[in-house]
Amino acid sequence: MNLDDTIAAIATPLGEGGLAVIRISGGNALTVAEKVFTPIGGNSCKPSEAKSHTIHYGKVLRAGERVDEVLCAVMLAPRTFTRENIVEITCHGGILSTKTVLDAVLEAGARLALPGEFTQRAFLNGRLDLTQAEAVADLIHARTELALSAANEQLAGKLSARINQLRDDLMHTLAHIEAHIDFPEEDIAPDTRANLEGRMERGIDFMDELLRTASEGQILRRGIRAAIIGRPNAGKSSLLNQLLGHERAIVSPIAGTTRDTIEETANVRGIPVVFIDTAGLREAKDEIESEGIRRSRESLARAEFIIHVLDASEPLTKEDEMFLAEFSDKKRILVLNKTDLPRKLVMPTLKASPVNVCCVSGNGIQQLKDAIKSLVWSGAVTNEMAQVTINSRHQDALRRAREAGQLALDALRAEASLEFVALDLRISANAVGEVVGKTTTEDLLDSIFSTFCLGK
Ligand SMILES: Nc1nc2c(ncn2[C@@H]2O[C@H](COP(=O)(O)OP(=O)(O)O)[C@@H](O)[C@H]2O)c(=O)[nH]1
Ligand SMILES: [Mg+2]
Repeated sequence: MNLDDTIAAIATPLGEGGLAVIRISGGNALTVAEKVFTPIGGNSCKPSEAKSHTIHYGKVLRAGERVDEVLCAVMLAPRTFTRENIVEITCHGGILSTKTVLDAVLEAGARLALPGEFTQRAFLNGRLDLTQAEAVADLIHARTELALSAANEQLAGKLSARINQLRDDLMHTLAHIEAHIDFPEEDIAPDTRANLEGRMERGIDFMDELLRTASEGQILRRGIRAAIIGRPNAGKSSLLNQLLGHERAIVSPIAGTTRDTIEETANVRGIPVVFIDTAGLREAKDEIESEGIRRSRESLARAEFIIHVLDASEPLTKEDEMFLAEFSDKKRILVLNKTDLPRKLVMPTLKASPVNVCCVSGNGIQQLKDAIKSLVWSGAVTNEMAQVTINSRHQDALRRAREAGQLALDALRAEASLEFVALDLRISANAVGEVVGKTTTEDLLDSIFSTFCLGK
């Protein structure tokens, strides 16, 4: 990774907007900005003469021609996001005008930044550790307030602090054990041995505690997929609309109205749930319907749980029974809809009790949301740990750390050679260090940062 050049990118979403920001970072950020920016008025000055963290009004010129009227923010290293000099030019947010300002900046000597390169520089320059850099992406992609607050906690360093503490403890134990390897004539005293074992046990317990947050962490970051199934006219589309809080799917008494699968994310008690309204799974009458059914089957296979909607105002049909049997092994919630009408449905006895709703009035929808939360959100994660939920990369590193940590502990208990204990303990500590980026490879960094958006 080259840190010597100066990079630039549009930091705001592409498309028409009121304003757009072009961000420039690097040793030559001021020189580059100076070539394109001309201050206007007595309160503005050239970037090279500006005080740090000040904003200047002026115009951007390209080949002597005025491109846009802008504000130019100058921030000097090291008190910046990348710890390099940063200039941010705020221009009008037209697609062409923004692109033209960026082109002017690139012609003035900056290089177009790669996705995530600003954050990568922040990491490489020690402004953020790896979990914090990842939190920047989580923050941008957060779809519920719970996901946002978890991302903010991680950005503030809450996970880093726990990981660093864990790694320090392992390193401390390692140093202790290595001291004994260097002086083999001194046996480890029994109470010291017990103390070392206790420390390693606590380390492993804490790894387990972190590992238990992985599924919650994944749900917060990626959402969880739920397919809404049931026979035609049961009220699947009505239920989707109720859960989303707006009319997304077409509701109609004509069976087979929903022909395509619809996917929408709703916020269920802070959990981003992607609901899929399936287009019926029954025999198709025509080609469009059969394509709809094929797509339904496909999204059904990818769903992590299902919501089976039954019409409580009709007796149970063969089709209902088929669905009940087909998905008996899948995580599911049964919903009895149309409870405003006289009840005709007799339910077979099943393990889980169904949730009664009425999709016309919205009755029961809050209870359904509670049922969804308790189905997907295990009670195993304490409120405190919910603030440090790990992602799949952390999970992978911690699993390896745990495995090696256990080997080290077993070896110590078996009074095996301390060199073996030290070897595994070092592997464990290094794997923990990977989480915060203390031990990394260029490939790992590329794979993390390439998933970022441009300009971040
Ligand atoms: N009375 C009553 N009618 C409902 C209820 N939910 C849905 N419906 C009606 O049932 C019909 C089918 O609903 P829809 O959501 O399109 O069913 P889908 O085919 O499963 O997607 C529509 O006419 C809805 O207005 C409800 O709770 N009570
Ligand atoms: Mg429908």
